[in-house]
Amino acid sequence: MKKLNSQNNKIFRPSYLLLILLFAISSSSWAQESDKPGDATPLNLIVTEMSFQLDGQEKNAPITFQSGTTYDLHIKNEGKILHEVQFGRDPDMSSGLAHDYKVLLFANTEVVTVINDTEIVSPGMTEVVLKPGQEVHVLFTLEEANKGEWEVACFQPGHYEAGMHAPVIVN
Ligand SMILES: [Cu+2]
Repeated sequence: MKKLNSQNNKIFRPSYLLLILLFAISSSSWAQESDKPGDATPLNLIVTEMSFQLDGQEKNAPITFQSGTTYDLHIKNEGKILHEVQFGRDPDMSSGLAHDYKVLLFANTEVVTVINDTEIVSPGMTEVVLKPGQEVHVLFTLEEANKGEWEVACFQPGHYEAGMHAPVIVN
């Protein structure tokens, strides 16, 4: 019995946290655009060796986001090895191999990550790491200040150099 209760708590706590956060940021563009995550624009992003591919596009083709629009980005690792998904610009090459972006696209953005129906609110998402077959939903709204040219990449050692990156444009 006790075990069941503690599982219930784990499931419900993140949702409750989300409600509190929505209330707290009710003046932000995210709350104005969309009352609930269900209103978000869905996009499917397939991650594999060594590419990112949006539904209906070529591998590593540019990905465009509209500022002010709330997206539900469904990311799935269809590859055979672990991959990372990081949005940013200016990869740090100081150690020889590319290692994380110096500037992160979501540095000042509230991001909701949904894994197996559990919502995790993470201000300034750095990256998601996906084992083979794993999938997540990432919900976010970018602002006018985010407009410009960005990139999405995997920083598992050698993957960036093997071509695992794609341009990202925020309009
Ligand atoms: Cu990778």
